[in-house]
Amino acid sequence: MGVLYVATTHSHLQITFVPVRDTLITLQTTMTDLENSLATIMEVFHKYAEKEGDKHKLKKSELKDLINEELPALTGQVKDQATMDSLMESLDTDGDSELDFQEFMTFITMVTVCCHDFCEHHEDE
Ligand SMILES: [Ca+2]
Ligand SMILES: [Ca+2]
Repeated sequence: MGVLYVATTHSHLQITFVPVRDTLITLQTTMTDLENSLATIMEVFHKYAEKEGDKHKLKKSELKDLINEELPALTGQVKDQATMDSLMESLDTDGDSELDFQEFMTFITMVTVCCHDFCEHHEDE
């Protein structure tokens, strides 16, 4: 089993035969920056979520570690317990005191939008 690739470069017609296993490797290495970024977000979430308790959810201490270790330049170190409490409270929409991936993505969206607005504001000056 394999896949035939047909590509036209300038006036040459190029046909390459690639076995399926290599095709999968090619797909992984040709992911776009955006695709890689999304994969990284998922990896980071699971890396911290599986540390304690429910492996698919972030408890407050896991979220704190994630913020302090993975977002130090953007959010600064969160040492204040009250800040963590109110952050967790505002993100935890189903009230189980943990963040599932969807709730975590709300946080990532907030941070990304803040950074984007900040950068845009600075570009205008
Ligand atoms: Ca967990
Ligand atoms: Ca929750």
